[in-house]
Amino acid sequence: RKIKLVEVRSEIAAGTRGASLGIDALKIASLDKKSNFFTKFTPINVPDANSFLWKGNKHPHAKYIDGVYQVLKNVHSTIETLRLNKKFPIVLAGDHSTAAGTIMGIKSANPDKRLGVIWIDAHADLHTPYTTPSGNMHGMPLAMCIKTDNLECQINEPGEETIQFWEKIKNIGGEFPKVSPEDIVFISVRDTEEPENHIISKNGIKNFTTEEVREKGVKEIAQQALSTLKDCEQIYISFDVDSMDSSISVGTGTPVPNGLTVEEAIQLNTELIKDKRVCCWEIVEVNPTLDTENLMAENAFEVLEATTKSLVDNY
Ligand code: DIR
Ligand code: MN
Ligand code: MN
Ligand code: MN
Repeated sequence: RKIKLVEVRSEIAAGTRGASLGIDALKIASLDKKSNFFTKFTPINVPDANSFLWKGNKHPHAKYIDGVYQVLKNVHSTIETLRLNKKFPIVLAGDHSTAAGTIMGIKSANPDKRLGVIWIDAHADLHTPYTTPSGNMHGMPLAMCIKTDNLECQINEPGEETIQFWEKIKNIGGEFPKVSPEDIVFISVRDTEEPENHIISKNGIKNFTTEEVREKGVKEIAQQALSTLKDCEQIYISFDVDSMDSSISVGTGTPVPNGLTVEEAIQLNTELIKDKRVCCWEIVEVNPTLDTENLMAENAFEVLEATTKSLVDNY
């Protein structure tokens, strides 16, 4: 598989500032580890919209959605082109909202191929402007790709302009929805709100908990995750570094206890990526401004390097 590195210094969809520096923190980590990883790729840079932070936010239930819309359009067209050229995108991003753009790009390059998503995260990222407790759009990327606004669980009254942007975002890349809920697998999701739980239980979305990963072993869980998606023809893996335990590092916006160890995250991703249907891998939410010794980036870099190596070795 011909790998293409994609960099998106996204920032505005997170509630805490600093995720746009995550990519450069990964590069510093690679230097400290004396790895030549980044010399092997010429990355594509996707334009961000971080200047929106200075304009002020007009959308309390979908913060900076006008900027997020721009970033996702950029991510979508980059990923679509790469997939049309049969490249394997490895996406390094800041805040996790970018994952929606990635999914939209994969889907519009191959609209007839059923797409499965493996979402490794402490969070389900299934909120909509109608249900979000924070307004932070990094909690919404999966909801942008499936067919529900989850109005049964509505707690917010988003303004008309917000709703217009939300509809526009969901339709990036054409045909909506991009993914059906049964084709989503969660791993280590452990910090959700009630509206998200509603979508998960209503659609029977599988979540392999950290405890299950530990009990059954990483290899077994990887196999089960892949066989849950047995009818999918292509698979996208999204790795939010907060899937790893909060004790590993505070260097991410929303750390959560009870997560994966670095070793488990490495084994999991290297195992999953061996499946030939996997067509894209993404790593997000490293925030070095919250860290003291760049520890999260160092751990995340280990996952990135091992996963990429497994991809190269197993093709
Ligand atoms: C929470 C946190 N569910 C929210 N979400 C995060 O604000 O929507 N997603 N941190 O990555
Ligand atoms: Mn996330
Ligand atoms: Mn998360
Ligand atoms: Mn959440």
